[in-house]
Amino acid sequence: QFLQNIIANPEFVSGRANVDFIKDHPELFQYKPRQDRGTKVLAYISDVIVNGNPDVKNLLDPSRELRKPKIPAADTTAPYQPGTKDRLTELGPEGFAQWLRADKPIHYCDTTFRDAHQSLLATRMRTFDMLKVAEHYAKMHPQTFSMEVWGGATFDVALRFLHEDPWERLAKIRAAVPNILLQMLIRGANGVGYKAYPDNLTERFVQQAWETGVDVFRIFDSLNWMPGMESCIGFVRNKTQGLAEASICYTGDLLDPKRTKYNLDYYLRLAKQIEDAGAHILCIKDMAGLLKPYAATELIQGLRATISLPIHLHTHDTSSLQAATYLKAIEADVDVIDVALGSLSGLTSQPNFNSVVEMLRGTPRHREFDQRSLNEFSNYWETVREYYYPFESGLKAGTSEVFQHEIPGGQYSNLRPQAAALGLGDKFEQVKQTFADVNQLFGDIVKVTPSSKVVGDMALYLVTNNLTTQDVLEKGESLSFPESVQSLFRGDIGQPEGGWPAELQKLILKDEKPFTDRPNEHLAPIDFDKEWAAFQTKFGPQTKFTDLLSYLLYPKVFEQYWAHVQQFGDVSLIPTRVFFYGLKPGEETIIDIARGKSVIVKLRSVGNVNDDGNRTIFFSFNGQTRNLEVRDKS
Ligand code: 3PY
Ligand code: ZN
Repeated sequence: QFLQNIIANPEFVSGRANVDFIKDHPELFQYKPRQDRGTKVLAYISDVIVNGNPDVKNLLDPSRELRKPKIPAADTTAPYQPGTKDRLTELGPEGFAQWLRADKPIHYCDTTFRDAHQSLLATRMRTFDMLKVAEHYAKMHPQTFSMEVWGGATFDVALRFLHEDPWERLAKIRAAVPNILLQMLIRGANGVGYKAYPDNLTERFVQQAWETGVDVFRIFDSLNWMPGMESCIGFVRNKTQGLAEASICYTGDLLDPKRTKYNLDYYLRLAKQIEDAGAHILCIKDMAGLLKPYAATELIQGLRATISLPIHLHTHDTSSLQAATYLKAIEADVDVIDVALGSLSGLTSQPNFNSVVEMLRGTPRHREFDQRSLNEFSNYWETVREYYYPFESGLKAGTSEVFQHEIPGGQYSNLRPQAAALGLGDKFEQVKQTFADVNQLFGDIVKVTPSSKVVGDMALYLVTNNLTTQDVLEKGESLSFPESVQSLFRGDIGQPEGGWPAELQKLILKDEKPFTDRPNEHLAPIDFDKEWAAFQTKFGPQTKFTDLLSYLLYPKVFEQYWAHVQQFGDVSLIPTRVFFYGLKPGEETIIDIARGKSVIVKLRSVGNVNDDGNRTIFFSFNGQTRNLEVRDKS
């Protein structure tokens, strides 16, 4: 560490250090003695035992029985069968898209590792639980079109709450799944964040994501604004050999003659622009689950007559109707549909993979899957899901309310805890209604991250302050709106169809002038050489380029993540039950702390608080007694 401090010192790096350098810099000696991996793991577990994991500690239910999951059967010594990844390598993106369009049996994208848990469990699924079955899945079901495993909210949540490196997650899944396409969700010019980023940052991000393992980039803009997607489509085409899958985000109701803003013509126009921009696949991104069955028929038939790209349909089963939508879409010749393994499907997640396969059995568009094995994977996830019980949204059945409030599936499971944190737990009905009212106030916009978050922020602001949307129009001049609302109306994340309601925009922005061009044009490009040098000086030479990318996207979140790594090491290796709930006296766990190196940790006892406010935790570590002192923060 002493040497690392020297190497990271700017004076030393610049070559200006003289003989007094060490004497002049007493801070070089400031470092904690290096702790080995085992001690760091024990430090983490001790902290959870004494102080709880802050993410769940107020939501614990000690009566919960957490069972041990059963790993689905698979011959892991057998080689991988070739799959879509091999086909992409063989044909290249254009040839692959043609093959996909011509292939008749329906294709499935499995969202279990991304949208399913984003939508049901507040994005908290850990790499640990995915890796236990990733290779098994790839060997048992190589005919899967793709696995959505990355992007959306998972990047932020992995760093912020799970203290894991999202890049490591991707690399490890890639290693376990070399044969099936891996897919990510990217918010166009907003990357995996909530604001516009410099174009060259998004470009490097896309390139790095491809090099680390992403094959299919599902690109969308949260207002369906073409300029927000075009550059990203170009980055995928120019910097990768992957597939650019650009999206039309579906909102409103195509079949409602009173809602004319988002009609068939609107979607067809957008799809044509997407094709012209060079996308390889068109996605219909139905983020809230609003695409009703007969609307799907009209939309897909219309698209078929307008564009020649393969079509990939994404939906959320919030209303519980969406299997019917898939049936109609399949009849209208859709190419790929998004599904989640049984026990992580339904409600705000995707329709049930296992059941949709059965729906088509015996028909020309059936694709064969081993149903017994799919059910074993579902059983695995059913047991694992229990570990994440604090993050369940509480929604127990499908609800047609979604056709009124239009809250995206991925946002629903977050909005409730957000409301609860503001003391609005018992006003969730009002929050949902206000979400719908705010949408109308804003001019009926497309609502998906980040625009949906702004609608949510505004709804929470109004309910907290006992205001209605009418009050906003009447007293708006004297209100100070949430920062995200000001930013939206300033044009920071793009332009909505038909522009912003002018009167409201004036009330929100006061005298500030909005922009109407790409917000990214106003951002200076990143000087990567300079940023890399500064980053290494700040965080040390052991950092990787992917760490810099994480830092540039989420500076504060990365700093906290890094401090956690310094203190506790790589906590992604700790089993989920222990990660969230620690150990009880007498309980033991096995942790693979490095390749080929496992340790057995058993909690013996927890000492009383001493005069310094610390407790001693007594472990057995690989059979040896180890004691650790931990501050009791209660
Ligand atoms: C995200 O952007 O995270 C989404 O899942 C949008 O649907
Ligand atoms: Zn989704």
